[in-house]
Amino acid sequence: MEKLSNADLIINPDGSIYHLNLLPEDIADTVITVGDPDRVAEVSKHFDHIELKKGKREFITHTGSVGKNRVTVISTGIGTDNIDIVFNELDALVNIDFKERTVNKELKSLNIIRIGTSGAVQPDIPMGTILASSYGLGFDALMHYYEQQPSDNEQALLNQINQHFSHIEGINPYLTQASEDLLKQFAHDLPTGITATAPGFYAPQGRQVRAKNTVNNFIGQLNSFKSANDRITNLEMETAGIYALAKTLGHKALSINAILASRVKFEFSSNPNAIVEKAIQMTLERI
Ligand code: R1P
Repeated sequence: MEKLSNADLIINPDGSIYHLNLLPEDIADTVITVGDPDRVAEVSKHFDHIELKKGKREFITHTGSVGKNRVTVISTGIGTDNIDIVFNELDALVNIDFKERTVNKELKSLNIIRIGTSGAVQPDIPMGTILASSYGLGFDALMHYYEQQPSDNEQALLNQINQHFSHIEGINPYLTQASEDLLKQFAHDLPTGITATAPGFYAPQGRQVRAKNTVNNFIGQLNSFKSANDRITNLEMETAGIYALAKTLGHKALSINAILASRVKFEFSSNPNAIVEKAIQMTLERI
């Protein structure tokens, strides 16, 4: 079997993976990802036992147990460029033999749940809502670098979305569906919708501060898309990359969004921590 080179797969002298600074035995099969490194402790404070705390850069990891289940929580930082690193390195930890530098014969599939914050783009989704992403719709470029095999369902919906955005130059989104198993386990009673993932926080999410935007009324263009069964409900910066890379690498993924802002009512929550805490508790109870 072909060996992965030292340049393709960088392993630190202590045997840990390059950015995450983790050994294969450090992660559980259930992984919660959060954007904010400070949110890792907000999740692990609910663990019955914490066995490990490690970190490097923005990638903080705690592994422990919730009841009988071993769980890892890891921070990704902001954006799909970081998702590229975290997901490839999580996959390497479970699917590559670090000594031989070869891909394992039997591949492992992780259950990966993002608990993140997000803004609603539909007026009937109030702040405080906990929403699960039925699809991730990426306006970033990450997946243009990976081979993808969209399902018929994903391709049909993406065709309609492309049609809707065809008048905006330079937009070439990608679309991936959530894990149906994880939707059933964690989100059977939650509102769902297509989550749009932006490659930035300001103009790429339709915010106008000082620099002038090229796309006119991006929020209006998101919320006016409708298909027979789906609409775009919210906007953030990681979900599309998480869904697409998880699918490419054979892992299950679900994104749970704590809605902190309404982008159509121009509101931001006065108590965002309480909404995030609700999302954390709800997710952990369902593991
Ligand atoms: C922007 O403020 C960040 O908040 C959202 C966005 O996706 C982006 O990462 O999620 P997190 O709170 O999970 O980081």
